[in-house]
Amino acid sequence: MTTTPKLWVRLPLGALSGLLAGFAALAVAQLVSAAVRPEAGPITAVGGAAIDRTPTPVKDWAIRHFGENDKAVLQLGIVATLAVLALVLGVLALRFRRAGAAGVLLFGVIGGAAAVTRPDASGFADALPSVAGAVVGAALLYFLIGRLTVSARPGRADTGSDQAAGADQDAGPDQGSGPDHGAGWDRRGFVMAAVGAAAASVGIGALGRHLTGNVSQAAIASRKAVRLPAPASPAPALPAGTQLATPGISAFTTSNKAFYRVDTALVVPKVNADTWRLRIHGKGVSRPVTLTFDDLLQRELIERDITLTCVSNEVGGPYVGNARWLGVRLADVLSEAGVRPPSKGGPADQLVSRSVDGMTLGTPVETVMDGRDAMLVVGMNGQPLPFTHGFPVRMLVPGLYGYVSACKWIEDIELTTFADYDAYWVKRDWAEKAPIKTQSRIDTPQPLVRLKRGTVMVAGVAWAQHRGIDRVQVRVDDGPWQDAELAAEANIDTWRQWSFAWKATPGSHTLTARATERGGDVQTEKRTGTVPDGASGWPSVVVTVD
Ligand SMILES: Nc1nc2c(c(=O)[nH]1)N[C@H]1C(S)=C(S)[C@@H](COP(=O)(O)O)O[C@H]1N2
Ligand SMILES: [Mo]
Repeated sequence: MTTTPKLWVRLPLGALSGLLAGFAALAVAQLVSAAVRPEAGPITAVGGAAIDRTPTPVKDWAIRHFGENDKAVLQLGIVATLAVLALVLGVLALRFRRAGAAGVLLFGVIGGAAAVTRPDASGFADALPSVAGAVVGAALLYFLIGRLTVSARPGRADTGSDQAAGADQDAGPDQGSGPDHGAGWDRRGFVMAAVGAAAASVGIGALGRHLTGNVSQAAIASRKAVRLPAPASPAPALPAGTQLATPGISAFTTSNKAFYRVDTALVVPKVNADTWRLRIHGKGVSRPVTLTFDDLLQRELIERDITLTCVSNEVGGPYVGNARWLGVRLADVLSEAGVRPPSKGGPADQLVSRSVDGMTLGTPVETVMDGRDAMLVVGMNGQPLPFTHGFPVRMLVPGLYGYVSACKWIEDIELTTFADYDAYWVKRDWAEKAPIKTQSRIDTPQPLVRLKRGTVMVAGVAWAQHRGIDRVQVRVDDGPWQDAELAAEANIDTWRQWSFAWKATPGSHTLTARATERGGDVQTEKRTGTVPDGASGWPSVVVTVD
């Protein structure tokens, strides 16, 4: 007969076995992923697959609510889910030992499948981390549960001592049933195996982290070694008065640290500039070319102030930033490869850029080649690109939302047509073409603050990239629109600051702003959400004046 510890001991020990097995599986997966590809680890792979399959409204909501923590939240969610599943499998294994172990293997298969089907997967090897982890986890669970259900020696009946509450504690049934193991379970074996497995997992996981860290070290060293050449065409000095002195207004130039980050990368790609290549090929490319990072640095570099905006930016939102970018004119590189825009008879109307992590972005060839400063960017505010912003090279096209232009960690440019290919976000309900909508933002006062009566400076930024801002107006409650004072314009591709001296009177007031782009089109009042081609509507804040 088989006897086991009492239920209230068994259940937690089963659950603990499940947790230990899950932990061991992840540790082994981490170690193996260091040898295969850091991004092939189960959490990164499953997280990436989850991001790709998340319905657009949910993803948009996550970006808006968790902001740049959206990925940390997702990873935490995956770990928490795995922990719960591990607990359940551990308890299940008490009753069905093989099924429990098979359950762990099944998760390995799911993780492996997620890894192999990632767009940046390098082949079936990407399944190895998950599968190897699951095999170890399953074996450990099988073994641990075995310690909880040891057959009693023949002829020895259950002493019944575990009917006494608490009898399972230190001096439990083992005591009365023999020195090595008893009419129950192999307590010593279980404790030793559990402690040993936990310790080994910590060690293996730490080693794995260390080794995956080494993979990034080479990329980090390659970034440190970059010396950005001086631009052949420097950015014109900012005109005096581009930056207003009003406290609370956004800095005209957003620092690299403060610059918003939006992407689907669970692990920031660490690309080694020394081995990086950019391939340009496709329809109408008569001279396909592969460029190295040094090839780009040796070309004529241009430097420009350009404001980038995310299509997921709500009215008044934070996903807009302005930087001084250094790079190569993309149109020149394309021309050399033989590319002609559709208006000059070129067969391709879409440029698809692809990143090392498999993201695809589709940009109109006509826009890239119409004379604006579309760039292959190598520098941001005087520094090599930060890893989070696309090191070593990203694309940037003034006037277009990021998702249709600003490919980070770019490695491939393919000329094709909009009819033939839908890029990543286009497959997920976002518009095929997305010029940035004219927008304004009130930076100060902040919503719902209390102010003192008298003169209050209302100030913010407005943008209509590649068209320019000609006017910003402010309205108090339902009063008339009044012109704000515009700061100097740096160029039509950047945002422009504005301020308005308001004679604040006691009470609750709504301040609303609207911008007018060059040519006279006024920012629309019509409120739309971010999907499919960017939010519209006037920004407003409600304040109380004492
Ligand atoms: N490889 C890659 N490039 C990408 C993205 C991405 O998810 N992956 N997101 C795009 C989007 S939606 C925007 S708004 C910009 C944001 O650039 P930033 O993070 O440097 O501000 O990058 C674009 N380039
Ligand atoms: Mo975006």
